[in-house]
Amino acid sequence: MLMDNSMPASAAMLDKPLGPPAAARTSREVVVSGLVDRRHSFDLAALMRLPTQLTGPLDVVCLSGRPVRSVGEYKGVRLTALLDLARLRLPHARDFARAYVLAQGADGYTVMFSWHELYNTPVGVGALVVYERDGQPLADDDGGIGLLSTCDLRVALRQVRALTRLTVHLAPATTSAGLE
Ligand SMILES: Nc1nc2c(c(=O)[nH]1)N[C@H]1C(S)=C(S)[C@@H](COP(=O)(O)O)O[C@H]1N2
Ligand SMILES: [Mo]
Repeated sequence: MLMDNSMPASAAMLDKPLGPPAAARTSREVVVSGLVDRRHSFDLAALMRLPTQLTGPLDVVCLSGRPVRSVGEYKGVRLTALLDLARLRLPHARDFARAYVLAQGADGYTVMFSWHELYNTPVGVGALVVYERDGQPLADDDGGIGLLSTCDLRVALRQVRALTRLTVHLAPATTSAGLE
């Protein structure tokens, strides 16, 4: 496989649970905040009202190559559908180029998506907030609500179990005069 010989040392660490066991945590709603017009909260019912996306068969594999699980399909909604409803509020139109979203689980596990990745690459089409796996609601000990990035080469890493927060940020622009 592509990355087997070039695996960063940190990849092995990702196979060990960090902090409190994630399985003990669950999410019942996802709050979208940061650079948005209005802080928005999506519970299961609100997610179910958005257009449904199905993943199709998926092998969830960690960066080390460790298989986590093979799934027939997940059901959920596009991450961008939530962002569109909350409406990004950026100082200038060109600031989209340095905007990014942090997605956080109940245990603090955090992953990042750039605005460009979400709105200008296939990754955005495959970035889903999920609530059902193989026809069953995600159980409490499976996180309740989760996040998946189905276009990633190794899907397990940006799978956030018990997704609770999406926050929109702006990376600083560096100029010759320093940070803007
Ligand atoms: N909330 C949360 N999600 C997480 C992690 C975590 O520690 N906390 N670990 C990631 C890693 S490195 C892997 S391999 C998978 C493991 O999937 P599982 O917890 O569903 O078995 O979850 C990912 N998502
Ligand atoms: Mo992992």
